[in-house]
Amino acid sequence: MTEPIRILTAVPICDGHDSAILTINLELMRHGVEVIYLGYNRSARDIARAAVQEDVRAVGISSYNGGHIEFFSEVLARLRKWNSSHIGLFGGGGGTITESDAAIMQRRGVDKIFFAGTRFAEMIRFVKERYGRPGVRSTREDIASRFATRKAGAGASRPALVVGITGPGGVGKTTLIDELVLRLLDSCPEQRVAILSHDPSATGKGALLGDRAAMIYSQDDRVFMHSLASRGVAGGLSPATRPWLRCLKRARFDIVLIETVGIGQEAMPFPRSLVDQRVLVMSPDYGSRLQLQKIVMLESADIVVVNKADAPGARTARSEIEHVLDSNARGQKLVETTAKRHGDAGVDELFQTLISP
Ligand code: B12
Repeated sequence: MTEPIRILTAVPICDGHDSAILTINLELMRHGVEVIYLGYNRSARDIARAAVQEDVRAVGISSYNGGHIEFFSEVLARLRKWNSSHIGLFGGGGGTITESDAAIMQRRGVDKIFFAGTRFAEMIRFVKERYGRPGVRSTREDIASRFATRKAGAGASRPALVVGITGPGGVGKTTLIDELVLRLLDSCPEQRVAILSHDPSATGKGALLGDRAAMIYSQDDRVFMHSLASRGVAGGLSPATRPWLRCLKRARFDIVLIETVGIGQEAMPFPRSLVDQRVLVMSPDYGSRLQLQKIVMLESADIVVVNKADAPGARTARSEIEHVLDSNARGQKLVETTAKRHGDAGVDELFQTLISP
């Protein structure tokens, strides 16, 4: 089967006009494109790094607050620096980008600028025609190794610690991962972390891979993040998860965090052969105790995190989950976190538990 076109989209730094790009993301997705959305207020450096890590065919930028000639040029320069001039660049921005600006931008290497009033069908046609066929193919090894480089002699050669993180959609897995990454960057200055993040998609269909938009600290040269669409595979992972994991281990990342698609009452998506630690993230609003008994993953997780510990019902949730874990008698750990709170003691505890089990 042909690989879907992968496109990274973003809004530049100091710009919060995301309404147009959010609609364009959905249109691209509906037409079979895998869209990795980086969010708004993003620097040229973050955009280029993400484009390389995500192995996209092109970057689409929506720019309204001016400075677009310099900004688009900077993205192109940063792509060149990462040896990735094969990644295309296109965009738009209502009436802010004039025709003469667009002409300068195109002379500098931007593929196309779309003006106010352009129909979505025209943009989709352009994307399919221009980026439909794979150009230069980088191997997974080639991409990952660029971000795993360490100084000679630095760091240990012990195998990567692989942590699988799963749980229902909306419980705050991505925010939790971002906070764990912050702690790793702060406390282990030589270490590098990789994140494999999954979102759902049907076979042969497009996908909106949006976890990067919620990441703040993970936009760092010591962090490698790759978004994967499930492409019809049930259970929260993707056909490409294992090959990517093998490659990240070979590239000697210190920690690999694997975030699943948001899941419900299915069995644990992580076989023992895949990860060292299995973390189930829940929020206090799982429903009744009866619902809790149906969560099979409570049996197989090594660590259960109750996130949103500041939400109503958190104390009840803690004691109900504690009860289940006690009766499992497997020595499973329960940690309460409020990942959205900066410097949360629960996330500190989770981080320590993971790095020194
Ligand atoms: C909606 C809007 C807002 C909303 C934004 C909501 C949101 N979350 O996006 C709100 C009210 C919050 C807002 C705030 C501000 N805004 Co405003 N805003 C607009 C407005 C009216 C429409 C932009 C829009 O979304 N259009 C809808 C899209 C779908 O259509 P389009 O723009 O024509 O885009 C087409 C193509 O360009 C293409 N396209 C666009 N992007 C991309 C990307 C890709 C990849 C592709 C393929 C195609 C593509 O798709 C469209 C299809 O036809 C414009 C004026 C205008 N008419 O452009 C001002 C405008 C952009 N805003 C402006 C300003 C000044 C501001 C504020 C600074 C105001 C203030 N003082 O607070 C703030 C800044 C906010 C911030 N954090 O950045 C100025 C910018 C001036 C400049 N660059 O010099 C404008 C031009 C208004 C003006 N004339 O003064 N704004």
